[in-house]
Amino acid sequence: MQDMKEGMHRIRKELGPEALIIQSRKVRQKGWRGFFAPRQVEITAAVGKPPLEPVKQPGGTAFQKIQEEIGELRLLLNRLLVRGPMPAENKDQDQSGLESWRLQLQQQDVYAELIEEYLTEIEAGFAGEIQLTEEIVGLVLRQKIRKSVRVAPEKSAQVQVFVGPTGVGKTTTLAKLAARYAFYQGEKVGIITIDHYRIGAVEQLRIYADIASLPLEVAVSPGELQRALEKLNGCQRILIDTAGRSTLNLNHIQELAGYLQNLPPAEIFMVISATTKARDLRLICENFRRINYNRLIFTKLDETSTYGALLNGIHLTGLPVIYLTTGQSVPDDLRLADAEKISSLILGEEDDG
Ligand SMILES: Nc1nc2c(ncn2[C@@H]2O[C@H](COP(=O)(O)OP(=O)(O)OP(=O)(O)O)[C@@H](O)[C@H]2O)c(=O)[nH]1
Ligand SMILES: [Mg+2]
Repeated sequence: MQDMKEGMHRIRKELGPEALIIQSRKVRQKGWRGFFAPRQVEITAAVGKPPLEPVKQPGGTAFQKIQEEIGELRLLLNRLLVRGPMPAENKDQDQSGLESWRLQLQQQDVYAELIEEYLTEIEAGFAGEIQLTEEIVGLVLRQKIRKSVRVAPEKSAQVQVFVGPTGVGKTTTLAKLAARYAFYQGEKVGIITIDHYRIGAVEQLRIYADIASLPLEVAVSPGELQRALEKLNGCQRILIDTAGRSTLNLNHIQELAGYLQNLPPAEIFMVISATTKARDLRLICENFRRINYNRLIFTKLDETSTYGALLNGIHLTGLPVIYLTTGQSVPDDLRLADAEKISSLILGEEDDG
């Protein structure tokens, strides 16, 4: 083509109004004649299509997740490319993105050391390359939180034990799971309680067991617990309820550890209320350590708008989270934990529920 104007006209005609100019340059015509002819314009163009909408697949959550992740990374990359490198005069200046997320994490009661870890990593990772706007820090932070939340497949053992401080929802969560396993997943489920301390504890569980027609054994010593386990050995799932123990009463926690020391390999759920104060959470995680819990359940998400306890608990223990509970209703108010949901809660983003 002789000039750019003519080129643009032909491109729009042949490729349509959405054509993108990728490159243009002046070139000589091929052959010896080219040396004497005026230079021509060479334009490389492409038709840019908008990114595809993620395909919503019924039940295809893994697929959806991968699509979302790709979409997000693409978005992030586009923003970085569009903005280009940060102008020299702006380097060391714009901290507003980091600061507003620092505030959000503080308001969520995330531990200061964890906030520092995330934000320092983000700052260092981009080392003055791009402007750390609120949007970009938010995207990277989300990825980081998602990565630090470990989840694990449910039901990795026949025996599941519910331990934790008083009143956090151990018995209620056990009842929700007994119904989930027995009714929705068709398993043969048995229940044992070793909580004979609190008045009404056995009755509370017996009501749930009777409604669901599940066998319930009460054990008042470690020996009885062994016998109850043998009795229910034909069940695919055996759920053991324990008495809530004060975090500060190490003797009680030790006594509970005595009950559980001869268990077969079990999922030991540490049940933590999302309403737990950040400082107390350290004590809880530490003092219950002798129980050798290996999974986390967070309850009462419906009772707070501050979700730092989730991230803090994961940070303190390094353990996977299995379930989240969101109300008193048995069996409905329970869901499998997922990193996406937890990061949305912490970052104060909309979530589909
Ligand atoms: N709002 C809300 N309340 C819950 C949730 N889970 C349990 N509860 C309520 O918390 C209270 C205590 O629940 P329990 O299941 O008895 O707690 P626990 O840990 O077994 O208590 P102890 O055995 O006495 O240590 C009850 O009123 C439950 O209905 C939840 O996810 N959200
Ligand atoms: Mg209980």
